[in-house]
Amino acid sequence: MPVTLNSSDADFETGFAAMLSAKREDSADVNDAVAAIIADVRARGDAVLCELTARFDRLDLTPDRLLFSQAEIADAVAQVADEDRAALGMAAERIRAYHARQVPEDASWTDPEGATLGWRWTPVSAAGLYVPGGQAAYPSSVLMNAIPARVAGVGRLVVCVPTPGGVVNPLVLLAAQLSGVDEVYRIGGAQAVAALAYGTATIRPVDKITGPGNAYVAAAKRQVFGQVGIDMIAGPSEVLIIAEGPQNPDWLALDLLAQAEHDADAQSILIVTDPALGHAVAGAVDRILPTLPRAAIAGASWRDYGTIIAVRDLDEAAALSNRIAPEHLELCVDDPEALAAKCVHAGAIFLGAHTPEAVGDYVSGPNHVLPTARSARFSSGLSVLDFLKRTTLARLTPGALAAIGPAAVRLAASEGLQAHGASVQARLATLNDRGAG
Ligand code: HSO
Ligand code: ZN
Repeated sequence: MPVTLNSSDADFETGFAAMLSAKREDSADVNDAVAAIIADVRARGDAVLCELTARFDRLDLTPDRLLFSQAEIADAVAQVADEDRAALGMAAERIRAYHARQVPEDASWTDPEGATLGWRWTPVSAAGLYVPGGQAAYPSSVLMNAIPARVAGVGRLVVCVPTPGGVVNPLVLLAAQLSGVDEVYRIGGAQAVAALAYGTATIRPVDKITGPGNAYVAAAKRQVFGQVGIDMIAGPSEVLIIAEGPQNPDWLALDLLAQAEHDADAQSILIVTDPALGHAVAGAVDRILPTLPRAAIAGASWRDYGTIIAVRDLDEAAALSNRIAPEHLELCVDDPEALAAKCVHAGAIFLGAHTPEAVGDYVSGPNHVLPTARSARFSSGLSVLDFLKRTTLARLTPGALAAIGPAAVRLAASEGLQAHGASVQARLATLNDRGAG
């Protein structure tokens, strides 16, 4: 049974706080094992990749077989049904068009003292995208990671995807092809992350690693951070739906279940202004759940973490939403724009009853790699900016140096940094000489 709460109840705050602080993921401590794998890859390179792929993926490789050949990719991609190809192509185009608008402008201006200042954006040279194997290999996630990198202008784009038993997912390879990925390697786990970060004889290192993965991949990303950049460590998925009646209870039930079927640790929350709508949706969930192929996963998520909250009004709903800071926020209300303006901590907002979250997973255009576990309070979903760096620029005229340099000399003295002050003073002195001469 999901938790049901009513904001008018005396003990509401206790129940709500318990829901907020519930730890949904008990991440196994795999740090030592991962550290050993990374050290081994650094020491012995490709040989370790082949050994671990044989052990974990039951696939015998030689270093020359780590990389998918163009012919292998073409063969796999040829198996994709035309309808799937068209759908993935449409998704890719829409994601590309959305992310193209994120490309930021460089800036340059000259201030009244004569200093010309600004900044310039440049892409990372190479990025590596981790794609989980088996059931969790989502072609849509390949698009969501690779396309922003390509739009940012990343020079070299690499994918690592494990292929347990040698089984490849043709849609993953098609997604990589549509996104303009340059190299695809059939390796996974911490060893793939290590290879991307440090390089081997076969795999040149990258500068940034993104993409979801299991506990080993997450730990490896944490451990190589600093050697390379990483995106974020994603937790289990979550959705919050705020609804005011009348609504179709089946639609809302399906939206809750769409999140729940990702993972037994996923969380689906419904906030309603009308308790009767909450009851109707709960009934619809119970009716639809057994019909799902992933009923066991969705059922566990709904049972352990599903929550229905009745509130007095939408202002109260917005305040609770801001405390939850959901990854996905669906607003099935009469004036979703007005409510969205009040919901300031959310990874992605879906406005109106005809914008199910699932459309955002695939084709609406915004990224589906989003901050989980309340991190939407301080972070954002994956974007073009994650593959860019900003370099600041400053050029001073002699006049500008004369105007602002003395303050630098003063501050250098106050910090006890003699050479700092002298480097500015030496220039000021020649200016004074010239001025005096
Ligand atoms: N809802 C997931 C993304 C996804 N859904 C991929 C289906 N495929 C996290 O935003
Ligand atoms: Zn999803």
